Amino acid sequence: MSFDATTTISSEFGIFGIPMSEAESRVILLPVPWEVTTSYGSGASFGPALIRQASEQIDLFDLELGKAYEQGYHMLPHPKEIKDLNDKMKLKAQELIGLITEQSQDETKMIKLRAEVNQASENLNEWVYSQSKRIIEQNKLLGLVGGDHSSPYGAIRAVCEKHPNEVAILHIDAHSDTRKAYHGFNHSHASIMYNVMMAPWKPQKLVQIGIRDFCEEEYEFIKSRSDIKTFFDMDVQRRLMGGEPWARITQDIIKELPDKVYISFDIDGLDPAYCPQTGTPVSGGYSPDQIYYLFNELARAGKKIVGFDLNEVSTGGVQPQEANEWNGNVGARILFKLCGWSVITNKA
Ligand SMILES: [Mn+2]
Repeated sequence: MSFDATTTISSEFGIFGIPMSEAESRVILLPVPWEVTTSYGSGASFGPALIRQASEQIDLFDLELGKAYEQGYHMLPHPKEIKDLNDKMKLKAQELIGLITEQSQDETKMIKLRAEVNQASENLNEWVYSQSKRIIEQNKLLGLVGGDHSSPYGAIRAVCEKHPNEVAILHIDAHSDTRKAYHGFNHSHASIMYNVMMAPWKPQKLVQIGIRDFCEEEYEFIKSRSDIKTFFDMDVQRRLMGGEPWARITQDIIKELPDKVYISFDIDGLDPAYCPQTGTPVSGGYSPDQIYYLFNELARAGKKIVGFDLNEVSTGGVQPQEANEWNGNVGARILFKLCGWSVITNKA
């Protein structure tokens, strides 16, 4: 099949090859091709297209998920208007980053560009919020597929408003994403968890794992908040090297969580061997198997996955058809597990 990132693939070739419509499906995946404020590697806006393409290779039969897929996973059509806005606004963001880097004195221009980018991010957040709300109100399970890590802000808001003060965000990421702003962008990928935890609808708790790249300001912010628990990767790796089993560490993570959990999964939380093209890779991190074990234990502990996102799966800047397919392959498998566990943990 020839492939165009903006093509709306018919339900006949739905995600994972599951031929079920939105109405028939339990899990609705919202694609958000957005990477306006990414500063380092680019290509995360192709994430949904890349994952969708790779998903066709996955066997639906899965030892731990059984036939959860029979309840239907449906990815909504690729939102071309969002991708177009992304492409337009990313140029403006790049221009601003360039001016900052060369220590430009053109304040007027920088203020204008920053305002335009911030406005576009707010519009995106509103769009994601209304789409997410629509999905949740139909009593369906929501999964957002980014995009960079700023994309799920509106989805997290919709889920938190639905379950006020009952949800914890389980945040898997190499980065803490608790910067106040980055390059003056209020809704940068590096600020998502700061913004979430400062919102009036904030979740009950933020539990972070994989974190191994953060600045001092972020560290101070984490420490200042009793509703944030961070399992720094250095501490976890030391425990593993000292001979502690991953099983015990996962229990410590689960103990921090209330019954309702929203999973925000930045693919760079994994070892970059599994996501070499992601925008800001950092050595260290987890294998997919460790994460699958954690998901399994979450379900066994009776936790309910009330929503999730998967973000920063990237082509590394090239078009999806030219991309290293390994990134989409791993991303699609992670997404399949997230869909399955969200169905299983929400069984009536
Ligand atoms: Mn992130």
